[in-house]
Amino acid sequence: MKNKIALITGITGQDGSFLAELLLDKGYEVHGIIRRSSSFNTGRIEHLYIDELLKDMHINRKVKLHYGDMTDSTNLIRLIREIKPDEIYNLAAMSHVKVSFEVPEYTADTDGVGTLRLLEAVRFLGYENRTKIYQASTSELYGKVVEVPQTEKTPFYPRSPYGVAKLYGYWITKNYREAYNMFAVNGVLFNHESERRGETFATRKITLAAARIKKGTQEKLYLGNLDAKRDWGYAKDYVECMWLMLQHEKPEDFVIATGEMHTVREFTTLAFKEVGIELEWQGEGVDEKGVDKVTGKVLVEVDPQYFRPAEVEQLLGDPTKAKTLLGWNPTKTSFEELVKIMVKNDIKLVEREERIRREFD
Ligand code: NDP
Ligand code: GDR
Repeated sequence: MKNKIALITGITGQDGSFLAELLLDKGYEVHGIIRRSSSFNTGRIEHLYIDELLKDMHINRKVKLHYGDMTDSTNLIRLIREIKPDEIYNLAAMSHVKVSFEVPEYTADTDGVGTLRLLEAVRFLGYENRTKIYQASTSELYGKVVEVPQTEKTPFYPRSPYGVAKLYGYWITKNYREAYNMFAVNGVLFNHESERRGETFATRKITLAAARIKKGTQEKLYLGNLDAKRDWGYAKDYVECMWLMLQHEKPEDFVIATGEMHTVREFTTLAFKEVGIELEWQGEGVDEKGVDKVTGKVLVEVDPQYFRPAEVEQLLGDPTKAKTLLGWNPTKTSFEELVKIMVKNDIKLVEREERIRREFD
């Protein structure tokens, strides 16, 4: 039987890199769209296309990379015509909620209209019946929460240009499914993190800081809203669900979450505990501080520059549908294990940084 062909937009991102590994493991021919950038942006997937690294890691297929952009429809049409994918995973996005307030129009173009360009490319080529499409939708659609926990039926109320752009992506995916009978589905994924998470997202910023503070290369961690609550899972477990959704007999939308919620403060406490520092929280609001119980040193402070013009206070997903229909296990990696994985990775990273610094000193 012919190997299946997958096209991943956003392959250089956190999820794209894990998904590419999963699909290669399953025997897929994997193609990815990368953007031209002035310096390398392929750090997360180097091991999937450089021959020596492939050999070292016993991987016997490599990904095929193509230049492209979600803002360029002719490029998308040409690539899809050349690749003829069985499955497209649309993960490309300007994915930072706070940054979307700074670049709202670009966010709408990439995350909203970009999704339309992709769906329309498939339709234009007459591939409606050959190509299945996964759309990376998000818990940010729920925004100002009207119901806890959130399910596939909970109404949306996005709170950022990112959330609003993704709302368009969600509905245009559903619309193309209903209008043209396409296998196009939304995975409404709640926050998922990993050792490959971008360094400006809350969790990775915290685990890196904990490691650097422990090793003495950073003094303090500055955070925004410590009371924000999120349903945090492990990215590697979540990409499996993306694949399962495209193997399901019917095109349907799914909520993917753990069903457990923690505050940013809790995540911080646990990350510091992992490096052997016990934090005590003192003060309130912008004056709240995380203090080292042993030395009395202030290690965490609130900096209002990290507050958002409109905040999503709490998100908690109900993964019952994915559990029942896809047989997916939402708690394969627990919250505690997730923090451990990230901190362990960042300790190693900081040690490597230190070695390099010493060599050049
Ligand atoms: P990342 O920010 O790590 O990756 C985003 C990817 O999109 C990168 O490969 C980036 O390329 C690419 N990209 C950005 N803009 C464009 C563009 N104009 N054209 C082509 N590619 C572009 O995100 P994640 O991996 O965390 O998330 C994957 C998807 O899932 C995103 O759509 C995100 O919005 C969504 N999502 C993520 C969740 C999470 O918790 N991680 C939860 C719910 C949804 P480059 O490397 O060049 O910047
Ligand atoms: P989020 O993730 O906005 O949920 O979007 P992020 O990690 O950026 O923020 C989570 C919560 O932490 C609070 N916070 C801070 N956030 C950042 N980035 N930096 C800080 O210093 C900080 N301090 C507190 C935030 O206010 C927020 O409440 C992520 C992205 O991956 C989206 O693409 C995805 O759709 C959603 O998750 C689900």
